[in-house]
Amino acid sequence: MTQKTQIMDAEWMEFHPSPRKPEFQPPKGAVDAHCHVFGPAADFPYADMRKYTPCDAGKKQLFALRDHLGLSRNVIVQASCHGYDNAALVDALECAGDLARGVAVVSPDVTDAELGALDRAGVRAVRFNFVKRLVDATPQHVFLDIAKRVKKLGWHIVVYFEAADLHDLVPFLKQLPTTVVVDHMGRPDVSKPVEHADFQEFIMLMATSENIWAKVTCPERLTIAGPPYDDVIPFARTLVDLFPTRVLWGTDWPHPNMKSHMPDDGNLVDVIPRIATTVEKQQALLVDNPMRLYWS
Ligand code: 0GY
Repeated sequence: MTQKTQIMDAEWMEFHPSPRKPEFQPPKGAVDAHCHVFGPAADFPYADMRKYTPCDAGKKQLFALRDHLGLSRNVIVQASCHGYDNAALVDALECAGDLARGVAVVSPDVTDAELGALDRAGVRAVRFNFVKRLVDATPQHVFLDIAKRVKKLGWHIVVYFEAADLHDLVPFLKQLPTTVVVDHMGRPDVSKPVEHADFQEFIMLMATSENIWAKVTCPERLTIAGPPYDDVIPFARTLVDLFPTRVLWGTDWPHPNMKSHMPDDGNLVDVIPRIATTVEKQQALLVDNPMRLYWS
């Protein structure tokens, strides 16, 4: 093990070992539309290009959490620590059958045969990661090229960026030819109010681009105040209220790179009725929207 790996291991917290049962009961067929599988490294080694080394968090633990929380399906997102090697993701998808779909990360020279195999395994999107602490930069023209290729498969694009990069990325995001899902609401700085120009720019982007969706995820990652995440609720609730048919929810299990606290996933489920405040909004957020995007 390299020195870098040991340092990164020491910085990473284990996911919660025994989350409580949530009080909120998700509607039948609810989807966790943002979660990961990590390794186990003995079967699926982490990529040399990774910027952090996670704790192993495999498919069996993910599916047990799904059942424990009262959820029915998963959308598993390839994380940067597995680089372009989607083997752990594909293995989890094959094990889950129709109960999971995937978001892959692919290299610029991915072949059509490889894309076809991912499609058959249940992948329905690629992720473009702009977060500088997680990945080395990929030129935008490379991403646009990949976008054109995956559009032919009927896939969409998931983008991950930090709030400070939104303004510069808007022209790129508007060029993408598919549905575009923005991870974690574009990671707003929740020390500024919803009305601040920064979050309003994100709202304006969604208002003017009907193909852009948002994941109202990661209160644990965005919060400054900590649980029960009162400071993040208004951001998520605003998006659910304004764009009820273009929002997704997920746990983000196993919560990579969390340094301040490790959330109890039961608490994350109990955030749902505070951001989707009617039965109709909950049904759209948890069932209808993800099913339309990933299962139709
Ligand atoms: C997340 C969290 C992060 C990491 C990744 O691809 C990744 O490694 O997504 C993060 O550190 O913000 O689930 O989006």
